[in-house]
Amino acid sequence: MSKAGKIIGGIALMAALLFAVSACGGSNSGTTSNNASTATPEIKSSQVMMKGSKFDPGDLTVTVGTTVTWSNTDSVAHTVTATDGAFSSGNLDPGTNFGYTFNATGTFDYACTIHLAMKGKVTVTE
Ligand SMILES: [Cu+2]
Repeated sequence: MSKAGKIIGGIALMAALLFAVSACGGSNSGTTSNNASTATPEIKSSQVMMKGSKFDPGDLTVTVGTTVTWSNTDSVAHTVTATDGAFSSGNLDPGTNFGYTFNATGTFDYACTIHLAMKGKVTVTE
Protein backbone atom coordinates (compact mmCIF):
# COMPACT_ATOMS: atom_id res chain seq x y z
CA MET A 1 0.00 0.00 0.00
CA SER A 2 1.32 3.47 -0.84
CA LYS A 3 1.87 6.09 1.84
CA ALA A 4 -1.07 8.11 0.51
CA GLY A 5 -3.24 5.01 0.62
CA LYS A 6 -2.38 4.46 4.28
CA ILE A 7 -3.31 8.06 5.17
CA ILE A 8 -6.65 7.80 3.36
CA GLY A 9 -7.30 4.47 5.06
CA GLY A 10 -6.54 6.07 8.43
CA ILE A 11 -8.95 8.94 7.80
CA ALA A 12 -11.68 6.51 6.79
CA LEU A 13 -11.13 4.53 10.01
CA MET A 14 -11.32 7.69 12.13
CA ALA A 15 -14.52 8.77 10.38
CA ALA A 16 -16.04 5.34 11.03
CA LEU A 17 -15.10 5.54 14.72
CA LEU A 18 -16.55 9.06 15.05
CA PHE A 19 -19.76 7.89 13.43
CA ALA A 20 -19.97 4.93 15.83
CA VAL A 21 -19.48 7.20 18.85
CA SER A 22 -22.08 9.77 17.77
CA ALA A 23 -24.58 7.08 16.79
CA CYS A 24 -24.20 5.53 20.26
CA GLY A 25 -24.64 8.84 22.11
CA GLY A 26 -27.76 9.81 20.22
CA SER A 27 -29.81 6.76 20.92
CA ASN A 28 -31.93 6.24 24.01
CA SER A 29 -33.59 2.94 23.40
CA GLY A 30 -33.86 2.06 27.06
CA THR A 31 -31.45 -0.81 26.83
CA THR A 32 -28.31 -0.88 28.93
CA SER A 33 -24.94 -1.78 27.54
CA ASN A 34 -22.06 -2.42 29.89
CA ASN A 35 -18.77 -1.79 28.21
CA ALA A 36 -16.23 -1.10 30.96
CA SER A 37 -13.57 0.25 28.62
CA THR A 38 -15.76 3.04 27.28
CA ALA A 39 -17.96 3.72 30.32
CA THR A 40 -19.17 7.31 30.42
CA PRO A 41 -21.64 8.87 32.85
CA GLU A 42 -25.18 8.47 31.61
CA ILE A 43 -26.70 11.80 30.66
CA LYS A 44 -30.30 11.79 31.74
CA SER A 45 -32.53 14.51 30.40
CA SER A 46 -36.19 15.23 29.96
CA GLN A 47 -38.10 18.08 28.43
CA VAL A 48 -41.26 19.99 29.28
CA MET A 49 -42.83 22.33 26.76
CA MET A 50 -44.69 25.51 27.63
CA LYS A 51 -47.48 26.01 25.13
CA GLY A 52 -50.95 27.54 25.40
CA SER A 53 -50.17 28.55 29.00
CA LYS A 54 -49.79 24.88 29.97
CA PHE A 55 -46.85 22.71 30.94
CA ASP A 56 -46.65 19.63 28.72
CA PRO A 57 -46.29 17.11 30.24
CA GLY A 58 -47.67 18.72 33.37
CA ASP A 59 -46.95 15.60 35.39
CA LEU A 60 -43.47 14.25 34.76
CA THR A 61 -41.64 11.36 36.44
CA VAL A 62 -37.84 11.15 36.19
CA THR A 63 -35.00 9.39 38.00
CA VAL A 64 -32.48 11.08 40.29
CA GLY A 65 -29.84 13.05 38.39
CA THR A 66 -32.10 13.93 35.49
CA THR A 67 -31.87 17.42 34.03
CA VAL A 68 -35.29 18.70 33.06
CA THR A 69 -35.35 21.44 30.45
CA TRP A 70 -38.41 23.64 30.15
CA SER A 71 -38.82 25.24 26.72
CA ASN A 72 -41.09 28.19 26.23
CA THR A 73 -42.69 27.64 22.84
CA ASP A 74 -45.54 29.97 23.74
CA SER A 75 -46.04 33.55 22.55
CA VAL A 76 -45.87 35.03 26.05
CA ALA A 77 -43.34 34.87 28.88
CA HIS A 78 -43.67 32.25 31.62
CA THR A 79 -41.73 31.21 34.70
CA VAL A 80 -40.88 27.82 36.17
CA THR A 81 -41.02 28.42 39.90
CA ALA A 82 -40.93 25.66 42.51
CA THR A 83 -43.69 25.95 45.09
CA ASP A 84 -41.14 25.36 47.86
CA GLY A 85 -38.65 27.79 46.34
CA ALA A 86 -36.11 25.11 45.34
CA PHE A 87 -35.71 26.62 41.90
CA SER A 88 -36.97 29.50 39.82
CA SER A 89 -36.32 30.36 36.22
CA GLY A 90 -37.29 34.01 36.38
CA ASN A 91 -39.12 35.30 33.33
CA LEU A 92 -38.64 32.99 30.36
CA ASP A 93 -39.31 34.84 27.14
CA PRO A 94 -40.73 32.91 24.17
CA GLY A 95 -38.04 30.76 22.59
CA THR A 96 -35.91 30.46 25.73
CA ASN A 97 -35.17 27.47 27.98
CA PHE A 98 -34.58 26.75 31.65
CA GLY A 99 -32.83 23.67 32.97
CA TYR A 100 -32.77 22.17 36.45
CA THR A 101 -31.12 18.96 37.63
CA PHE A 102 -33.04 16.94 40.22
CA ASN A 103 -30.53 15.38 42.61
CA ALA A 104 -32.96 14.18 45.27
CA THR A 105 -36.07 12.05 45.23
CA GLY A 106 -39.43 13.60 45.97
CA THR A 107 -42.33 15.43 44.43
CA PHE A 108 -41.68 18.92 43.19
CA ASP A 109 -44.67 21.13 42.48
CA TYR A 110 -44.08 24.22 40.44
CA ALA A 111 -46.08 26.95 38.77
CA CYS A 112 -45.80 29.98 36.55
CA THR A 113 -45.86 33.09 38.72
CA ILE A 114 -47.38 35.09 35.85
CA HIS A 115 -50.25 32.64 35.22
CA LEU A 116 -51.12 31.15 38.58
CA ALA A 117 -53.34 28.44 37.09
CA MET A 118 -50.37 27.15 35.07
CA LYS A 119 -49.01 24.37 37.25
CA GLY A 120 -46.84 21.31 36.89
CA LYS A 121 -45.22 18.56 38.90
CA VAL A 122 -42.00 16.60 38.69
CA THR A 123 -41.76 13.31 40.58
CA VAL A 124 -38.18 12.14 41.13
CA THR A 125 -37.60 8.45 41.85
CA GLU A 126 -34.49 6.33 42.52
CU1 LIG B 1 -47.07 31.75 32.45
